[in-house]
Amino acid sequence: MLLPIITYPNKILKSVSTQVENFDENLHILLENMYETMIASNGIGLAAIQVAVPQRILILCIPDEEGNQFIENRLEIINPVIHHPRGITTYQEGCLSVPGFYEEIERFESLELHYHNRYGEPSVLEAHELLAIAIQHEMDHLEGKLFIEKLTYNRRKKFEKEYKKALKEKK
Ligand code: QAP
Ligand code: CO
Repeated sequence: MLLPIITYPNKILKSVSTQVENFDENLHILLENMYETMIASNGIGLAAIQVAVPQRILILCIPDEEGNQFIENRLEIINPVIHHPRGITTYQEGCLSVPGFYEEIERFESLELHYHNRYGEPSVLEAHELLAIAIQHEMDHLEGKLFIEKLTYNRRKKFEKEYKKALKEKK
């Protein structure tokens, strides 16, 4: 089932998400719907709050060099914690909740992630480059933060102007 994606400046996106306690059928249905919604919207990552669920859940599907996304590469990450962040990199980020806008954002280059899978089993993964960037982007959503909050004052002003103009043109 496709879920509606909440977009900026909806205040729901500012919610701080809470820990998942029940790794049950409802969680599995949500994960399936989030994946379907993300793929249908040409996304590589989605946090539950973007579909109005304030829980610490994110999904990722990093494309290969040709840009193909494979379901085998889908990651379902619940209650994540970053360990050992290291290095700095930048990437032109976008967000399904801020459609049509992309900006260079600084992130850690590598990290180790501790999380739970859909069955509540503890898991660890080592992430570099795009996967590490996507994890940090999605984990910011769990704290109610969007990538545009990392822009400098002047770039943020430019964004607000462009975004408002684009919103008006869509109406
Ligand atoms: C987060 O972002 C991310 O504006 C996931 O019109 C971004 O999937 C992780 C998208 C950069 C790592 C690097 C954005 C689709 C998708 C748009 C997305 C749009 C259509 C964004
Ligand atoms: Co996002």
